[in-house]
Amino acid sequence: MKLYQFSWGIYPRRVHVYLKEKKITGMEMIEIDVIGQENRKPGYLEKNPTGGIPTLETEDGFTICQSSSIMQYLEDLYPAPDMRGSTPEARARTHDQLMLVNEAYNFAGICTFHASPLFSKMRLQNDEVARGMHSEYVRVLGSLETMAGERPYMGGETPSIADVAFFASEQFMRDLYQLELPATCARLEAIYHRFLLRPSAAPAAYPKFIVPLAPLRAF
Ligand SMILES: N[C@@H](CCC(=O)N[C@@H](CS)C(=O)NCC(=O)O)C(=O)O
Repeated sequence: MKLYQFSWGIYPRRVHVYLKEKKITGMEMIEIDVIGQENRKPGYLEKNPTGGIPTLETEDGFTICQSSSIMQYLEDLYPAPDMRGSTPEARARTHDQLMLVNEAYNFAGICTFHASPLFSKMRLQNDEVARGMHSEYVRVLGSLETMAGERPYMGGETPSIADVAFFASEQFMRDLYQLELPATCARLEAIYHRFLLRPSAAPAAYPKFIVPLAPLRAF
């Protein structure tokens, strides 16, 4: 199988962390030049019409175009250790959490477009939109915080694919944009710090030119 990815991106990173957690090796890594917008050119768009990275391509040339679906597909192929849940109810709960993680960090991503100097020359930035997106991000995280329960991870004693998605997204927002979790999300904060101790959590190296420009300005 081939994974079209780049090393430091928020979404490909979910899959990198997941592969380490599962100890899956032998995947061919194909680096996509996201800065040069290779993912918006016909060759890549034929594989993934969304232009988003990552894409997983199976031996038969079938492509899977969303990081969440890639982890779910790999769970079917590599069931141990189980990172999705052993009953229909547990799997549904994991899916609920995964979708909430996606929702929360979509809002956070739009907030960064409007409040990070990194995007100031590429996009029209609007503080009101940044504030609105930030408050939606906080609202969805509040639901996730409730749903996270009292166990060490959202998935229970060990991380689930929802924990992986949460951790990779949170690490990216925190390290690059200096966007921290709201104080109301103590359980999520604890899950983040617990995950940080895992060998899969070693941070990605961000391109040097991005690091000083990324932190959010006041909005
Ligand atoms: N929902 C998609 C999002 C993929 C996505 O937006 N990836 C980012 C990189 S981390 C990307 O491709 N950005 C560049 C672009 O959209 O042109 C997923 O979960 O895989």
